[in-house]
Amino acid sequence: MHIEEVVVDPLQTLSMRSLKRRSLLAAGLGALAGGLVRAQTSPQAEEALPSFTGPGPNPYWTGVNPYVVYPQKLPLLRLTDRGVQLETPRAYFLTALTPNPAFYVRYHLDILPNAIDLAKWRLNLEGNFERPQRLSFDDLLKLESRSIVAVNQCSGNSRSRFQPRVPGGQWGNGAMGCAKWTGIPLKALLEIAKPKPGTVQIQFEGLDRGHGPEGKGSSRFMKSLDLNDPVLEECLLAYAMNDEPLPMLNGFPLRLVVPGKFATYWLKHVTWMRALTEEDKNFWMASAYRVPDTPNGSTTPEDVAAGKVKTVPIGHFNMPVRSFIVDPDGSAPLIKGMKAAVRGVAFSGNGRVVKVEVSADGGRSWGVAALGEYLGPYAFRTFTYFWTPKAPGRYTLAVRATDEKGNVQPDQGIWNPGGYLWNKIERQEVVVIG
Ligand SMILES: Nc1nc2c(c(=O)[nH]1)N[C@H]1C(S)=C(S)[C@@H](COP(=O)(O)O)O[C@H]1N2
Ligand SMILES: [Mo]
Repeated sequence: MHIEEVVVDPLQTLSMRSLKRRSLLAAGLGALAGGLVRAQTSPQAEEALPSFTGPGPNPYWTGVNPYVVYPQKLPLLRLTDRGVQLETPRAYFLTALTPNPAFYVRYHLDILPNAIDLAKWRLNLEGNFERPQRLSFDDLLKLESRSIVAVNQCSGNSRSRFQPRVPGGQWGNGAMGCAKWTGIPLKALLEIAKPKPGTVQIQFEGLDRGHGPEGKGSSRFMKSLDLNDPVLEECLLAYAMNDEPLPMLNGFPLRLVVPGKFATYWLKHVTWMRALTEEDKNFWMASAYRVPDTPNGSTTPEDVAAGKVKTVPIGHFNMPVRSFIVDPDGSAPLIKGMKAAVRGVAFSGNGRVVKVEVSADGGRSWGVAALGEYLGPYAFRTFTYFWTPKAPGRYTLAVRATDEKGNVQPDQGIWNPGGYLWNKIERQEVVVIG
């Protein structure tokens, strides 16, 4: 398989955007202004324009980027090509399971495996094990498998919302996806290889490489989990995603699934598992993916500058509860007196979503949405809320979810230098005509 990209006529994408805008103007503003169609203005003309991907009242849902096509993928929004970072377009989040070809992609390093010979490939369990292993793909298929539906979300999902802005991939909300993962429980592999006493962590490494010097983060991407972390009970080494082999760019032939935790731990192309007798000090554990050791991982630029901030690996957190309005997306007006379905997904790394509420007045009053099928505590939960606008105008929809631990989304953004853990209440402006 070759990793090459095809740019999907960005001009067409642009003209589609301006078309949408024009029809919104003609239908929406015309009606709002009592039939007076004011060309060449935008609905925001009377206000300061929101910054392009910034934290305005209605930021773009995804980042603003071209659509590109990679192998096994539908057109996705490309943030960067080396390493590859591709964001899933908004419309794919109307369902609880994200289709494999639409699933987002994120790599740190730029040399990716683009063909793996399964006859030669082995999963190596090495280091402080009683019985080190070299398992073939066939060996893995013979072991008892398990499935779990779980959300894979990049720690930096929605990073473009941070103010002040922070470096890193400027994701909108599309650095996430939910799939049914099938594979071997991590615990079953550990029972086969048996970590010796003194083992403190299990380290995972894949086949991707960088051009940096050996020993640096720019050469290898490795992540480790504590041997006594309860999440190990639920981890899988998955070889299937939505009942198909993993797409190459999502970790073929084997990836770690860490339910409830951010995707940085979900190692792709896993080929080495090491029993470590000392805490992993590699760049990706000791320097990167660390968050302030505060209850919600938030701090201030001043405290960072003053060197006051103690950090912990982001694995100390489970993914905070989130919910997203996927439709309506503001591209077309709603109609007075006509029932509109507000739809989207919610999830939490801390236990099942028990409530999703929708507001049509920017968060002053809330109504309870109907929840879709329950696919497990770590899965997307779809929701639908019917709203019949009574008068023309501009409205701000908002959505907030509550999980079974009682966690509710805050209406205030957090800040940390990595741009992690965003879960502020999402809003969507809509125009009602009629
Ligand atoms: N081998 C490998 N695994 C990896 C990474 C990587 O760079 N290399 N990135 C991690 C991060 S930070 C994310 S967000 C997820 C993205 O998973 P996806 O590309 O399947 O969507 O992969 C994780 N696993
Ligand atoms: Mo990530």
